[in-house]
Amino acid sequence: MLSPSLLFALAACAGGDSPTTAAPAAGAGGDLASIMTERGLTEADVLAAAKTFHPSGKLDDYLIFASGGHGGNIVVIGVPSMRIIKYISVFGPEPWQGYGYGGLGDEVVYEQGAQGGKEITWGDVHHPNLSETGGEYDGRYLFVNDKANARVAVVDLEDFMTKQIVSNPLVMSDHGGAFVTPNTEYVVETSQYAAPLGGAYATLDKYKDEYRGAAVFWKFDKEKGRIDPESSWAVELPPYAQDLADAGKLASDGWVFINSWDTEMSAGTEGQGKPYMESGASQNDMDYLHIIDWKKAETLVAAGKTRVVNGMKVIPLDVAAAEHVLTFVGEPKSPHGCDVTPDGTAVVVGGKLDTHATVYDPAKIKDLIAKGSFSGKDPYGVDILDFQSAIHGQVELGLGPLHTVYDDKGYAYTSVFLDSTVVKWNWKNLSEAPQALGVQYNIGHITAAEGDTVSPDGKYVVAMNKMSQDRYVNVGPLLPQSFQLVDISGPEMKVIYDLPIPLGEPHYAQMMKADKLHTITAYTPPGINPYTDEKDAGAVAAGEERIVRNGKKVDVYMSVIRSHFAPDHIEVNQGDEITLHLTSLEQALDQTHGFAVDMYNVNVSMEPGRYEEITFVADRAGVFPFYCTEFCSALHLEMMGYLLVKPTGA
Ligand code: CUK
Ligand code: CUA
Repeated sequence: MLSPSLLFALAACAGGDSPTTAAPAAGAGGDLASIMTERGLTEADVLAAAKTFHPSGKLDDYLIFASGGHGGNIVVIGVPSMRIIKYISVFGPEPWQGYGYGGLGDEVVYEQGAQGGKEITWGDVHHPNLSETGGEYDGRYLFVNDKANARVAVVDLEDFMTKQIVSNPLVMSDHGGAFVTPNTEYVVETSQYAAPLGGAYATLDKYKDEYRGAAVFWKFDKEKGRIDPESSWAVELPPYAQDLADAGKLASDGWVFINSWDTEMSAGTEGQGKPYMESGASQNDMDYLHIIDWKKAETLVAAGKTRVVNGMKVIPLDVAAAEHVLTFVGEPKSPHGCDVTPDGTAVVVGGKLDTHATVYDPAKIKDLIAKGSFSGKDPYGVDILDFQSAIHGQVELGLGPLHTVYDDKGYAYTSVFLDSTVVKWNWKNLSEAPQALGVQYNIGHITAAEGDTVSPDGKYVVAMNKMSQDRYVNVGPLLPQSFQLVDISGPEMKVIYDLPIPLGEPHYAQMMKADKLHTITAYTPPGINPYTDEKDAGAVAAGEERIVRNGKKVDVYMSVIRSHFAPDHIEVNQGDEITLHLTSLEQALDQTHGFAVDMYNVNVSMEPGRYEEITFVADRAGVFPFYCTEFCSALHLEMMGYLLVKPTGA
């Protein structure tokens, strides 16, 4: 094996800039120098490869949990190898995970996920957030929002499965979410496009009077691992197109900060020849950073100072304003990102139409509110703080600064969309010159190792790029999005890996130390229902398998183990309702089976020890093989059985 020093010596002697250097043809084997020559690799390329390459069997240090955008799912990626390890299906059916094809997950994806009585089978995932304890990722849960349908999902990181979807009863679309308070007391979801609360109707000329936003504080029960909608509440907001948001921590714990970009209250042309929203919402020099005192809001909820809208307790806008649960401070034109620093002493806001990042000082904000020192009121009676008195300062970063993450050395890393750069800057000492790194291209979000915790790790950031025009082989007009891993450990930032993301537009991601996970390898004892975490009453042990007929209802209690289903023969009459109760008796790592019934759109995944339940009406007569869909053993093809549906009248 080559020692690292020898490898780099070889790399150096290959001469990065002279691919024409005479060298023997590398062929299939070849030494490093000749391979570098043949492939035109520089020493920097070889170094990047050495920093990211994982020999077979070597595990990654970090995991990225990335939004899968309109794929409605989560992409789990190892760092630094940038290998995709898993997709977690959240808002849409997914065949391999058997999610939404007849099994227990149907209740989550179709029933819990319904909005206003409508079944919705996709989502636009924007911001995954990991659960926190004391401001640190605790490796237990993951929350994501669906911008398109105003929903929040809970993923359990013991088995990487979506366990709950809550549907926002107030707003039609969200954006500032799902982000958590430092002990995951709440999962916060804030609105984007204003609409009458609770799904009511009002024409656009009533925009100012009847359209509203809301910040929903979903109460999370850490023991149960579920959001408790009954204990959740909201704060009514003006129709200002709230954008990204973040929770305070340490010095600013108890506060939530939310951007907005339509204080003009433009609703587009309204069919009245008014300007399109892109122009209508870009008139004011300042929009409003919303400051919510959620601990005070809790006391108002407890005191009953709420009204109920579509089943949810809402602190009315006038009450929120009068009690300073809601306060505003100006923010430069059409801001986008809103990111609290690790120590909670600053909030960085990026301006899409401004070249600066603005650094707010929560201590000054708190002081101004406590002193009752305001510079004005908005049309809804919300007090506004003086901009200059509330900030630590501003830094010029380039065209279109969006989102900001942090390292362990006091630096901030901001994505700058129009310039296509990652800009590193000192958020305390604003006079230190920023440093820019070009990325390919048009970076949206950026994520950092342990970046949203009270103690980021440094080492890596990932640029989440919207465009990838010349980075990959052209695969037609719909190009993949592109992640670039950036090494931030040295004095200069360097791109060391490109990863195409071909299944949706990722927005945000979080990166967590992999050793924080406590994943299971099997459901133990066999027969655990993953949605209750308990052994299901329908589970069977070996020898207990049976078919129970009760009139037109047939219950099949079936076991699943290498390499057969028991029973493997089910005979019913056309029109019977069948419930299959499946128990995997496996406990060994990676011994997953599948179960599919041909022609009946039934398909579930049977991980070791898992219980599944499928109910369907046998309305089509005929002979339907059922079989295992995972190549589980040498006799996998033999792992099958027959469902015989006897025609009516036969
Ligand atoms: S985001 Cu949702 S529009 Cu910048 Cu968090 Cu991409
Ligand atoms: Cu079990 Cu294939």
